[in-house]
Amino acid sequence: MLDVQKIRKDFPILQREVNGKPLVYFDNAATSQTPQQVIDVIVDYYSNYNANIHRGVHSLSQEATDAYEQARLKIQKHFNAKQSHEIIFTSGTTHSINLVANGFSSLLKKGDEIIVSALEHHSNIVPWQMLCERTGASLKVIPMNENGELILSDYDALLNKNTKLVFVNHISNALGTINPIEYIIEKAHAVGAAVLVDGAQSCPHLKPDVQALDVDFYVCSAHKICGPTGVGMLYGKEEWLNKLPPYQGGGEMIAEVSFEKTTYAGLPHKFEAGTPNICGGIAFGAALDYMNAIGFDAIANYENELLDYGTKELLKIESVKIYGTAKEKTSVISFNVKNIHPYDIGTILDKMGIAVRTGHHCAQPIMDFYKIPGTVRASFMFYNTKEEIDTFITALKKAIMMLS
Ligand code: 7TS
Repeated sequence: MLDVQKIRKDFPILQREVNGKPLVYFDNAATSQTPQQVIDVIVDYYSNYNANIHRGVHSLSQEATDAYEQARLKIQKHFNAKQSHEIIFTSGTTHSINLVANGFSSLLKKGDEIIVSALEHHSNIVPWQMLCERTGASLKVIPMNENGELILSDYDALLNKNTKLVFVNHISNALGTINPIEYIIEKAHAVGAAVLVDGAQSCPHLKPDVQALDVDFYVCSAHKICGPTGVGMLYGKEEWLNKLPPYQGGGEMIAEVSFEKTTYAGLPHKFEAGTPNICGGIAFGAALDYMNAIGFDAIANYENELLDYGTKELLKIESVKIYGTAKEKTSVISFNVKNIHPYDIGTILDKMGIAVRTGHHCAQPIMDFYKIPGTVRASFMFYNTKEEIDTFITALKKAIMMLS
């Protein structure tokens, strides 16, 4: 059981008003809020031991290096990676995906095939299209059904000996569908393809075990998990990370440099050129500590209650249509109101202190599938409440009256 009222006190932003009304923050799939415990870690870093890492003999640099590497160990433990050097710090999910896509440029050739799903965020579509342009490989798509679930028999039919990579998100940001990644990974491995799972939307709600999944790459952003923006991670199996060439050249990623020849550092530094987001990495670790102290089972149970309650209450409004009704889904509700543009609903909700996202959610192919310009998306985290859902439903009814 979660003590939600106690948890809410950890989040200063949840105490503020917007447009004269208490903030109801339902845009968690875009970014989550930050608890005081993580804010304190950020303040402590800049107040007490701000220094560059991996290079100074002085005490501050060593303290910062220790804290940064400690954070890497926390991330390793959280995701159950076998080795800490399989965790690469990046600026976020988008950076992690581009790092892998860039690395595969030298491993693919014309005739090779890449599979993505119809449920992807643009950051899991565009880098692979760019990779196909560079290599001559072709992109295949696992289609979805009306409920927003992937059609697995079509996936099976797409797989063949030319399939080299499969990319799928663990949870869809636009619909909340939890994809059957265990099945997807097993089938891809059976034809010798590598799998990258985009965990941007799953990491706030569940705790992936990368070894149990046997996934080749897993990526996420700290800002979706109560951490800061501008930092994230790439998990890669050691054997894969060793096969990929470095993404960027610069300081810290080298073993020896001369004008004749440069040799690269080993993992993880080969992929971490330049001064990283040191404070962000440390705060990422603190965010995982915070969420683990609450517990992911308790988080998932409570968020499922919010999802069920929100869905039930929304469906009482006759003109509402929910998109994404998969059996397995997380606390994301995408919907439209008959004859009203999502943007208009979002604007009026904001006037009443309620933050939702409207638009295509960087998943235009999903909107094209449903033949709609976009949706209103309410996404819940463990610090939201049923009372907030009630406020949201009342405000939505008002908005519908005003716009009809
Ligand atoms: N993949 C998925 C599934 C996402 O939901 C997002 C961000 C990204 C990748 C990109 O993450 P970033 O941290 O690199 O930007 N999704 C959203 C969203 O749904 N609303 O705003 C950002």
